[in-house]
Amino acid sequence: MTIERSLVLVKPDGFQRGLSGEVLRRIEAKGYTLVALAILTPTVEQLAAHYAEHEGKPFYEPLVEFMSSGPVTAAVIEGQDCVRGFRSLAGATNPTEAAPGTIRGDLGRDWGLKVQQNIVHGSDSPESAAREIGIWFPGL
Ligand code: RTP
Ligand code: MG
Repeated sequence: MTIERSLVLVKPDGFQRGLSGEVLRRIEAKGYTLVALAILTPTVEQLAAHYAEHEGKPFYEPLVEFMSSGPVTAAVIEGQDCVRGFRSLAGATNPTEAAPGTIRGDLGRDWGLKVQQNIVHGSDSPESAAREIGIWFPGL
């Protein structure tokens, strides 16, 4: 059994639509624990660190612009295999393709923009989670 932590963001589209509570409800209903919670508007510097792997890709600039456009809800969650588990709750990156029952499948759609406005972010590995938690919750 592996107890992990993951970094979750309710992105500006989800925050603006009032979906932070719904996302946190699903996380808690799954049995994961909330370890840290914050509301903040990301800085370009934080986003450059967070999305370093995507620098140079066509969606990078629109992604940073979108993510810095307003408040997000940032959370550290904890639980058995919660990195994979939360990505399973979130669903596929493109909300149109995300399965019903997932956050993106139930609540998102393709808005036809330059970047997928897909409600949530979840770390893609325990190593990414540790790196990302350091960006959003330094000292945790
Ligand atoms: P996330 O990092 O947000 O949990 O999502 P992910 O792993 O499913 O997606 P990733 O490939 O890491 O991409 C990061 C975010 O960039 C936006 N994106 N838009 N072609 C597009 O329109 C496109 N591709 C990626 C999404 O917001 C995605 O979540
Ligand atoms: Mg990712």
